[in-house]
Amino acid sequence: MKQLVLFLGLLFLTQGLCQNDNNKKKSVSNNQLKRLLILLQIVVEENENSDQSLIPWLKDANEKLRKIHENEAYMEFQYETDINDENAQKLNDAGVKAAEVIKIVVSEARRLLRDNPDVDGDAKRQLQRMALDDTPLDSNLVSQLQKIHSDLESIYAKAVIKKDGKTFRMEPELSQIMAKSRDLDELKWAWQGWRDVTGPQMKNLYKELVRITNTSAVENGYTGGRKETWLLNQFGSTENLKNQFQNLWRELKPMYQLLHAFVRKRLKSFYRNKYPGYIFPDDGTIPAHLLGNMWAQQWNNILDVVKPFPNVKTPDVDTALKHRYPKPKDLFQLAEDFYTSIGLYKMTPKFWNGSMIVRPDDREVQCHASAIKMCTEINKDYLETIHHEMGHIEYFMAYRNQPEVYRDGANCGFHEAIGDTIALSVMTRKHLKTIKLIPNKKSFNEHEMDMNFLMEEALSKVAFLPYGYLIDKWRWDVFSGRIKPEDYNKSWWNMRIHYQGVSPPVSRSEQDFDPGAKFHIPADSPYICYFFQFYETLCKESGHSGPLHTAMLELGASKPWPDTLEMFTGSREINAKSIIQYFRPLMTWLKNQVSENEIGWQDN
Ligand SMILES: *[C@@H]1O[C@H](CO)[C@@H](O)[C@H](O)[C@H]1NC(C)=O
Ligand SMILES: *[C@@H]1O[C@H](CO)[C@@H](O)[C@H](O)[C@H]1NC(C)=O
Ligand SMILES: CC(=O)N[C@H]1CO[C@H](CO)[C@@H](O)[C@@H]1O
Ligand SMILES: [Zn+2]
Repeated sequence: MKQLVLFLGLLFLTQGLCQNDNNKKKSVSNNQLKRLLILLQIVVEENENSDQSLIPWLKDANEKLRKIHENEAYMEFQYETDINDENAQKLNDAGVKAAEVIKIVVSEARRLLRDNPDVDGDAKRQLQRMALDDTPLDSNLVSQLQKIHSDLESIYAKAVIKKDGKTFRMEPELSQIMAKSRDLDELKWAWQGWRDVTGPQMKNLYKELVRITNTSAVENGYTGGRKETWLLNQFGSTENLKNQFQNLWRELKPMYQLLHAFVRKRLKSFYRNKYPGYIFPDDGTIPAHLLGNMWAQQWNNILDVVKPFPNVKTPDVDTALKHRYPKPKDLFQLAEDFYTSIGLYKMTPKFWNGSMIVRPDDREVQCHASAIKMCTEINKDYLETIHHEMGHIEYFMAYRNQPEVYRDGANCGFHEAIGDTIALSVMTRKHLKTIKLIPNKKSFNEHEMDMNFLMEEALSKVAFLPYGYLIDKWRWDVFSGRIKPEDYNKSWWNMRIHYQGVSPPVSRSEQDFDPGAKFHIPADSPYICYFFQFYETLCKESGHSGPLHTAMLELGASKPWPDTLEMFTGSREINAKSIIQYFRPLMTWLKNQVSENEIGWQDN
């Protein structure tokens, strides 16, 4: 199968056919050839060194794991799309049952590794992945942990603010207020209100979660505790990661600071005009409620305030979407069309029938978007989200023939970056013209429009970088015990100020637990994955085309991630080059808008 894909890849590459680029012929670049060679090596290597004697056992273990994962995923979907006690109980039971099976596979895998010190290659990689586990050894603790997980999730999912007999949920009411309101009181009310109804109720549960998971990681033989298993799960090793991320952030920081300085300048003058007495923080930070998003994680909603060329009209994509694609399903269709156009997979009938794509009104659901459930609204943000989430499904489908232990991204960042890479190609002005969401004519001010467009991208991608970094940085320190529960809030805001340069609009105390206001903390789900941004626009100079892309996805987690990364980007280390390159024209423009002494903030 792999050989076939490879052959097709070669065929397409030598023809230089790039379906996404008006079928324009291109010659094969050195880069493409290099990547193809790496791919060849990977495939050949795989067939050589598998230990035959272990194959039957591995096959059986993979099948067991597949079955329980499938059942657990199904129960989770049932719970998240119909949150009630009965479904919580079922999910809990499934978790306990899964833990029993996993425990057996894990201890067998550990025994096999001990008894066969010479095993290497693929069999070893499979065994090591199977042996990786930090489930508590005591089944009472397993169940207690399950309960903590579902309680945390349910606090987040059910949280609402009430005012004047009206109910405000995160989606869509509060997120719309944060996006659209320019009223200081209203913004502050929503910002504080959301934190009041989430964090404080979670704090003790979270403390327990950290304690139990850390202890059980140690019990399982990981001396580094939960931090070690957490990182092993996402990256397959803990080596050198901290430095890699630190270096990456160092490279990206100047770009972020420039954007921050410009945005602060515009916001300051905007709100001073509107509220003459309003005082902006004098430490150089931006109040976290003014950035168009509940977590100040992406700032694209304040484009109206910070647009480089305010007089150049931004095409109204939201209205065009509502007009041309009136049903949520239409947006999913649009995304599917794009994926199939670059040689990837169609969604299955089960996807179309079984997914939750709008919020049902007869039950509580988890609206936080995932691949097969979201509470879709017709707008550009959701169009991007849909491409992102469908990227996960494409990846799932691509590695479906791998053994169960490999059915995962090369590392968690790959999973997040696939859909984003696609979305980046979709959200270009050129493509938006093709799908008739913006008028298909050349305007006299292309440069200004490009700059505005790039700003919008920067507000969602560049602004996101420090946030994507700090959430897990905070958790690594919490797991390792460097941050104590009594300092949860203090350390959180230290990082928010240090990395993002944003500050709380009202004073916080240790009664608050502001990390809990963000889904991934109560959901206990990794975040650094979103920090990866490859910025390799499909079919541009980076030169990957459909089939090669597919081949990469098919590998799943079967190879160490630097191998797969090299195939995708030509480099073995995550680096910031392509994103910096992508935003260079905007950064050049921004440099002329702010002076040196306007850049940065205290504690930075
Ligand atoms: C669609 O889903 C419903 C329930 O989720 C199921 O009863 C039905 O058989 C499904 N239909 C198809 C065609 O898969
Ligand atoms: C987790 O376990 C490690 C290893 O024993 C320990 O150093 C660390 O302090 C623990 N973390 C917490 C939060 O207790
Ligand atoms: C930014 C902020 O409000 N931080 C507060 C967090 O809580 C500590 C107490 O632990 C306060 O001293 C900080 O002011
Ligand atoms: Zn995702």
